[in-house]
Amino acid sequence: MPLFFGGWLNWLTGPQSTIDVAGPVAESQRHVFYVTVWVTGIIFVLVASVLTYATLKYKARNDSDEQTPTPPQGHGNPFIELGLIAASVLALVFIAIPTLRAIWYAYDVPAAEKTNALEVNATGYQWWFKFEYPSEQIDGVGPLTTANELVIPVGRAIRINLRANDVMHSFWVPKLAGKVDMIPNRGNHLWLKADAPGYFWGQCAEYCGESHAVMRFRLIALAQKDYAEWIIAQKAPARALTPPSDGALAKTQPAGYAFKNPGRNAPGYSSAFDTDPLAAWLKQQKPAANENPVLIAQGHDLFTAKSCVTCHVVRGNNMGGAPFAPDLTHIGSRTTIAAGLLENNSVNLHRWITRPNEVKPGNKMYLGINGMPGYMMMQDDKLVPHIVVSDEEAPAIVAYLQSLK
Ligand code: HEC
Ligand SMILES: [Cu+2]
Repeated sequence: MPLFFGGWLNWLTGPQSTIDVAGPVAESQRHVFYVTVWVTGIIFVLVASVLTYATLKYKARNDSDEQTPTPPQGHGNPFIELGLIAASVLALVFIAIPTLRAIWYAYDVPAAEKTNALEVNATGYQWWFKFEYPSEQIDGVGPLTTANELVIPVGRAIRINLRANDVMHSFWVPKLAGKVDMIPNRGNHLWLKADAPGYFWGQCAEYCGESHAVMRFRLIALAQKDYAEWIIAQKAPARALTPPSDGALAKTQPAGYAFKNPGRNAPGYSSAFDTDPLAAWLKQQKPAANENPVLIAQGHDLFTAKSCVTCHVVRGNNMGGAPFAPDLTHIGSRTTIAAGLLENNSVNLHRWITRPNEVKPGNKMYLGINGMPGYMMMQDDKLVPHIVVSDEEAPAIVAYLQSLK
């Protein structure tokens, strides 16, 4: 359908390109962009040529030209006036037809694809995204729930119901579909489809407070078989490794990595991750070969002791949890943390759970949510520390989180 430019502009790539598209909805929107660029481009060339011609032809060349009488004026000529009005209307109609067609197309899944469509609920929170799969119910729990990485099967229409929990957000995966607002107490929706397996960047596109710019997410489109495997793995409760004997637990365990705070402006991604994120994602689904069950068990205990469970659900492994924080049941299988801000690796997990506010200013894990204290809490109108995770404690929690595949 890119009638007008063929593939000429496809060099405008990058993870959030709206030109290098990967699905039919974004493609129809790109088409509208091209039509508009052509129409306005032609108008620009026409007006600029007439202006240039008039400027060159009528400019004063020497002093005596200043005395030349004004040439005849076309102002008020009915043919020119009507002609310009007709041309403008025509240009607008020319743009309006594909625009309206694209708006209707993007509004909902086409009738022919409805029966095969997958429905997903997406909810915006300050500053992360929750995803629910109503068709994937877990006994005694409810729909399968994940956060910040939306996994879909390729070739199927996905209808996404958009909600917001606190303030307005906006759901946008530039390569797959245009943005639609997520509004509290109002149901919006959009649909999209991925043509081929891929790893896509998403972004909140409506200013929603302090960490709006880093409220991102990922969309992973998988071949049918990989998707089916992912669903089975995600519906399972959290992995529980064989608990080691008490004696082993008492011993201090090596972390398996050295932590040195890279600082608040350190990049969140390694170049290896950037070159082939889909391969990185697939690799991330499997437990690491060098898992340390003793360290993991220590981490599990610390996770409970530090009251992480007041906000986070780890299904089957820790109880509790509020719906206002990302579900961590399978956090180890995700490629990013803190809503797509950081690559999910040991150092970044360590940074996040020891210094969340350094990484993402004002986040609710640090400040607390709806009266539940976070790393800080209110006391006599002052914020005082509540949860402290030291650099010595962090490696065990990191190992535990990474084991949650
Ligand atoms: C006050 C509630 C609260 C407490 C307590 C809390 N968290 Fe969080 N946590 C959050 C929220 C909210 C986010 C999402 C933050 C964001 O991205 O803006 C989050 C994000 C995370 C993430 C990243 C999840 C993702 O999908 O990106 C991890 C990992 C995490 N928390 C671990 C912990 C650990 C470990 C503890 C205990 C030491 C803890 N949290 C305590 C609320 C909480
Ligand atoms: Cu937002």
